[in-house]
Amino acid sequence: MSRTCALLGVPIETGASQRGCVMGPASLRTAGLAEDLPTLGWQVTDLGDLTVGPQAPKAHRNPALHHLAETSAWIAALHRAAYDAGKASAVPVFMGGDHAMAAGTVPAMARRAAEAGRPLFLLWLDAHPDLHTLDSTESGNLHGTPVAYFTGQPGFDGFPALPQKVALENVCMMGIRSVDAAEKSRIRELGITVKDMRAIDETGVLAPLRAFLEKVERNKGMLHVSFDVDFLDPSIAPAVGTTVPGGATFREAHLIMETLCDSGLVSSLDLVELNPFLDERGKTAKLLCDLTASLFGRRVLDRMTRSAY
Ligand code: B3U
Ligand code: MN
Ligand code: MN
Repeated sequence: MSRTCALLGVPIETGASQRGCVMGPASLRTAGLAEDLPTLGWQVTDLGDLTVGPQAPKAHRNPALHHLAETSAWIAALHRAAYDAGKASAVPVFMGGDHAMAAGTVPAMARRAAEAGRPLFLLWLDAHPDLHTLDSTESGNLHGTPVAYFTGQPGFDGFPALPQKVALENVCMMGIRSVDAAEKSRIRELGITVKDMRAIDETGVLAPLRAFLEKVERNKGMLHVSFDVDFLDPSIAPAVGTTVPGGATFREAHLIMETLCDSGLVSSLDLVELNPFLDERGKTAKLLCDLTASLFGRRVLDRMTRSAY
């Protein structure tokens, strides 16, 4: 069980602003995710793709909401499927799919941690805090809501009941650089740890990451990493619907993954918002596979033998 990894495809795109994330899992497979990890000593099982059938529309007082019924059905399905993937392997990897899927994967991992008598910690790597409620979102795109949902904020009637919440003090966000007004006041009210791009420019990525990992270690926590493609700079990762300039560099991103690997604390991973329709010759999908390989133990000296870049 110790070096086992289960891949679960989650082709949800109903939470995103534009279509294409449905192809995310296929693109990650084509880029070689399942082949890379065994070379690093991991036993990989591909669980295939989760499916959700058509849903009858659900009404809501916020008329801006898009695809509430379908997205809610994906979340409910993930509460079971992600939990099962966490039973089947030491480190499940959830291949998205848009970020609304974190409303399914994160509570499932929190439940898994609670059953092991451990708290779940969350590293949120994203340009956005995704802290809207169903009432505060103006775009109506539900990928902007998962963090408010799984930290137990009110305003989520219309989403499935939350199986297990994540404590606010266990959340660390890095890379944030696009925040709506309602999210800004929520960050302040709730006191969430947000290492925005200014903080990263001032200290580099390592100091805040190490401080967070020490906290996870001290509390004997499990650690879920939720990786949104738009955490990265659009120049290296164009395949995302919501590009925001000034993202993490290739070197910062690999350093984060290598440091996470060294910690030995990561117990699950989301790879989200990959939109292959917007990619350039598979560049973003390949980068995500390489970053995942760094998280699973590939070292710089191994990487130098490859000529992909
Ligand atoms: N906060 C904006 C933009 C956004 C959030 N997450 C993504 N984009 N990917 C919204 O629509 O809620
Ligand atoms: Mn996101
Ligand atoms: Mn984002």
